[in-house]
Amino acid sequence: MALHTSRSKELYDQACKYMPGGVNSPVRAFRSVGGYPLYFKLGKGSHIIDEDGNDFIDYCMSWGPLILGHADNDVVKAIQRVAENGTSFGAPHEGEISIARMVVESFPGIEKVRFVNSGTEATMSAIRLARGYTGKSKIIKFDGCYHGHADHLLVAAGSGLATFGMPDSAGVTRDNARDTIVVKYNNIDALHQVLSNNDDIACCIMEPVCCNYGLILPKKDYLKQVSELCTKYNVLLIFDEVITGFRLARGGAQERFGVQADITTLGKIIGGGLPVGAYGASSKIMAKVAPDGPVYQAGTLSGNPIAVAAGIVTLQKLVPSAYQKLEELGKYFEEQMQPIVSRYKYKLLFKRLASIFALYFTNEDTIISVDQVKECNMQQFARFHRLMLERGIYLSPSGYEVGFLSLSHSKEDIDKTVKAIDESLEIVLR
Ligand code: KE4
Repeated sequence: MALHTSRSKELYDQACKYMPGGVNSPVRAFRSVGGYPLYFKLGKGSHIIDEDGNDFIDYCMSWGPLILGHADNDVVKAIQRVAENGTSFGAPHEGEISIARMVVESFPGIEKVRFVNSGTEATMSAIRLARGYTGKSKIIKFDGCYHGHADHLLVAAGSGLATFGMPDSAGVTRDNARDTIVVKYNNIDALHQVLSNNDDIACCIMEPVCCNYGLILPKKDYLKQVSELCTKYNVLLIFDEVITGFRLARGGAQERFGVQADITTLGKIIGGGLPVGAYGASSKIMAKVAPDGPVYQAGTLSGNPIAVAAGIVTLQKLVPSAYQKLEELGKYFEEQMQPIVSRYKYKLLFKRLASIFALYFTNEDTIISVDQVKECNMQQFARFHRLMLERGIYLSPSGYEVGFLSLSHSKEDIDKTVKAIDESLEIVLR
């Protein structure tokens, strides 16, 4: 059942002449699953078709933005309609007010919001805002949580429960990293120890649900405890909801877990597949952002009409029944996976939260820490990924990434996917 991908190979060889690794973002290069990336020419609903004509059910979904599915008719029409009147004015336009209002109405902790062009810009700006608002310098991040590629966030976790950041990329200097402390996720004592021993901490930034190291859910009350400690030690809590915002619920993880952040970062879904990020907080905190306040942040195409139009249509379609449908589909997926998970207990774990899922090749019976994910067998994942491609299923090309359901996925898609998983595991784990 080999896959014919000669056209992708030709394109990849050409791409490597002009772009590092032939890609514009490293994880797309298939380095952790082997082989070369597939080149896609068409996406519609839950399907994507590559340049060799192979048709896949897609669960990468552009890494999260496409909660409606590929090329949603209404999103495409909105982009076309707006583009005919101009793609960017570099000046205010009415659409910005509409989408800003939608964000403010969805997140009680957000009274004002600033739009930027990526999740990285959102988290970078949120940290600068936290430092500007508190006058303090250090930041806490959590191992396994990814917040984009700003220098002070490309910082490695040490082996201890809490370590002062070591650069996690060439080009990030020790000075860039020295104000970043990395704390074990899901370990409240580790956070307490750092907060009680440092009085120069501006903020904690975290993914409320860790979605960049598999799918790691917060332990019961963990988020509440983090929030209480931040309040006690006068440290701002930043929830990076670039993935979870408008996905876990209309109000993201904050709505789902009932814990409110001081600053929230958003991205992906709010752009409907176009480049958008955002950060928001109370009016008091946001009053520090230029031009109202001294914290500078800017962007040529921030809030541009096209991305805003795609975001508005996407958020308009995310009504309560949409989340019900996503939950039903996710539950169905989990139910269909049950016999497989039981058969491969202590060899495979399947984790789902709302429309996000992850598969781990592990002998654990639950995953609550990054260290456990580090022990997962990524060679087996790579083999599994290839076998799934051969069966018409496109999973995110990395064992550390999660999968996404969309409103376009059907029960038939799930049935085909579970069959492919069953067949593939038969080979990988027999
Ligand atoms: P971008 O700068 O890639 O728009 O967003 C950075 C970011 C911030 N916060 C979270 C929680 C994120 O997950 C991300 C980006 N996510 C990755 C994959 N999980 C994007 C894929 C890629 O890097 O190509």
